[in-house]
Amino acid sequence: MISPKIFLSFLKKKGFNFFSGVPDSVLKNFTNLLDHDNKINHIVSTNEGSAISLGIGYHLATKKVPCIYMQNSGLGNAFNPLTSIAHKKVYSIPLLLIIGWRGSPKSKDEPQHNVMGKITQKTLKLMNIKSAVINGRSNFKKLERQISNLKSNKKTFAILIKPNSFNKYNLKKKKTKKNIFKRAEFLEYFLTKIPQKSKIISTTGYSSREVFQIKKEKKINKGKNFYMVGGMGHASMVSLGYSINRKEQTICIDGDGSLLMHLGSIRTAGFLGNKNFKHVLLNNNSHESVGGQSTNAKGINFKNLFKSVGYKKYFSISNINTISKKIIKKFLISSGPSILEVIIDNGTIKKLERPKNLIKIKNKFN
Ligand SMILES: Cc1ncc(C[n+]2csc(CCOP(=O)(O)OP(=O)(O)O)c2C)c(N)n1
Repeated sequence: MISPKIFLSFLKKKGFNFFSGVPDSVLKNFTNLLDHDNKINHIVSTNEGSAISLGIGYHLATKKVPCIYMQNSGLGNAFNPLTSIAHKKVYSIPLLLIIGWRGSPKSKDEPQHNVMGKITQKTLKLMNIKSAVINGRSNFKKLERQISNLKSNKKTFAILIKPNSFNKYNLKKKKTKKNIFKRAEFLEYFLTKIPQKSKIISTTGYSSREVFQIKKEKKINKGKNFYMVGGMGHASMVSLGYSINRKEQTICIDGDGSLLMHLGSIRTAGFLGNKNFKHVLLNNNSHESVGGQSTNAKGINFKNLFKSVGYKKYFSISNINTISKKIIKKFLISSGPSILEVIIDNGTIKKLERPKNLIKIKNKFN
């Protein structure tokens, strides 16, 4: 096991004081610690490519090496700046990557992690990036050598961390408010009100898992579902692609972390979405499902944002009282593209399941 505190102090001693990345459940005990250390600079980025690019900018400004963390599923987002800017044969900008390795060979993980898990090392190799698995303090010597190589050769190096490698480090829980409005409370009501023939496409994170569980437990059979168990940030475009080719009401259930990851998509949806395109944003200002890190969604005026990219209607609720129920009704009968921002608090269902039989889900969707 790795102590997050010892690992961070090791990296600090090696001169790393700039950290950026996208949260990941494997790394959460380490990355949550970053926010509590005022001697380092830590930026939670909206996607892994942006985190790499922030690191490149940091290096240009300081000549120092940034540390960029991500889940291996985010390597796709990182691929472009890694190969087109940072690569040894382009600008030769060194980065230290810390990668949470979901779906590593021989481990049991969810279907959406298994493909990337098996090709993670190969993908890094293709980019000419050396990597090593770190699972305890005994590996630090080896790491020390790699870090000095990385600095002298100006070549990116990746640390791979398998699930359950870090000891616990929890974010201090914020004081809970009295009238907490949770995702499940909204979904339980909303899913019973949608038109019978709706198609629901929900994002990765807790949204898909809660929709799946609530429909099963409450025996709700309205609408058909496509659960985006991976492809974070792409639910709105899958929904748009579906909706412009079909007549059914298409409802995208998004999260704030997911929406911000590929924010540009909302312009495409606002520009091209038909009246059957409905977008729900479950805004808890956090990456709740991977440790609760802030997304900084709180300061955004989503009404102005969505209106300016072409959405016809914006609605917002933060509870499920009589007025909110009327707003939900208006949203569902509105002529899209329209958006319902649901301001929720953190908190999920106990023993939350995961959609598993993905091919069956896809076949049933039509
Ligand atoms: C490309 C990519 N990067 C990172 C992750 C890890 N990840 C899974 S869910 C999630 C947070 C999603 O945040 P949000 O959409 O706000 O939903 P919530 O967690 O609050 O349910 C992250 C970062 C991922 N699955 N894919």
